[in-house]
Amino acid sequence: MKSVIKKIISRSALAYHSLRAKKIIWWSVLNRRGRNRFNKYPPTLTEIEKKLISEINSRGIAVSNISALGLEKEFKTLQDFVQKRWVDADVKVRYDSRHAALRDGRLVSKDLFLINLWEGKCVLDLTHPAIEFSLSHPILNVVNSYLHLWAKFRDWRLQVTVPMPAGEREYASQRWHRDPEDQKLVKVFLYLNDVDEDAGPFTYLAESHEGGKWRHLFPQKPPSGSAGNDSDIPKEDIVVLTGKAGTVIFCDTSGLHRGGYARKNNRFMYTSIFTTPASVWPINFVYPQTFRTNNIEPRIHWAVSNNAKQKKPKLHKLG
Ligand SMILES: O=C(O)CCC(=O)C(=O)O
Ligand SMILES: [Fe+2]
Repeated sequence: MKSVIKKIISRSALAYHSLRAKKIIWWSVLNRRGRNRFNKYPPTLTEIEKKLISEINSRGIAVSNISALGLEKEFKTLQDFVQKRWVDADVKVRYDSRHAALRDGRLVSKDLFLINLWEGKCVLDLTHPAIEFSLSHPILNVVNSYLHLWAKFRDWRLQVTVPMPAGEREYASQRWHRDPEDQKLVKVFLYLNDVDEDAGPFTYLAESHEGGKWRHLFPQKPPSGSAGNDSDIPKEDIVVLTGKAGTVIFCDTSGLHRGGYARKNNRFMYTSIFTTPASVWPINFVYPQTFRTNNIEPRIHWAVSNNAKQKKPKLHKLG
C-alpha cells in the first residue's frame, strides 16, 4: 500500500515538474511579470555589453574582465576582503585539513575540494563589495538581457579550490554536468587570482545552452540537472577558461560544464547565481534584520526579492 502511495506521489511530482518546464508555462506564465518589466524598462547597454550579450546568446558563454566592465573599485575592495579571509586562522585550518584529507585519500564528502571563504552565514548585505559587484549595472545589464527578463539573484559563493593529488578521480562539479536550478540561468564567475591550467579553470561545452547544437546531450530533467561522460563530450567545442585575476565569465550553466580540478595551484573565485523567477530552487542566503529596499533601483529590488521560505524540490525517482 505504502509503495503504491509513494508511486502515485512520485508520478504526480514528475507530472507537475514536467508541466511547469514546458515553455508555454515556464516562459509565458511563470516568467510573465519579469519579462514584462524587462520589456517595459529595457537597459541602456554599452558596446561591450552588447557584444557580451550576443556572444552568450550564440555560445552560452561570454568572457570579459573587470576593467572592460568598469568595476575596478568593487574588485579591489573584494580582493582586499579575500586577502583578509585567506589569512584567517579558521580558513587556514580548514584548508590544511582538507589538503591532508585529499592527500591521504580521505575525501569523504563530494564538495570537500572547495573551501568557503565567506565569513559566517550568507547574509545579503548590499554594501558588501561582492554583492555590489553582483548587482552592478554591467552585470545586471548582461544577465537580464540574456534571460530577456528581470532576473532573480539566487545565491553567491566565494571559494578557493584545494588542489587534487595526482591521479585522483573527479568529484561533483569537477565532472561534466548541467546545473539544476533552472532551464536558463546565468552564473557569473569572477577570478580573484590568475587561473592557469593547474588551478582548475572553469570549462564549458559551447552551444550546449538552449538553442545550441549540443542541447540534446545529457538533457536536464527539471528540477534536476544531469551528468555527462567525459568521452561523450565533443572536444571541438570545449572552452577552457584560463584567465588573469579580474576575468569575468558569464555562462548559462544549464549547459554542460565542469571545473575546479586544480592540480597544483589554488583558484579563488566568486560566483553569482541568477535564475529566472520560475526557478523552484530555494535561495541560499538570509536577509539582514534591518533590510531596507526603499532606495534601491527597482530591478535590484526585484532581483533580491525572493521567497525566503522556498524549500528544495524533492527529486522524485520512479522505480
Ligand atoms: O568550479 C567550477 O569551475 C565549476 C562550478 C560549477 O559547476 C558551478 O558553479 O555550477
Ligand atoms: Fe555547475
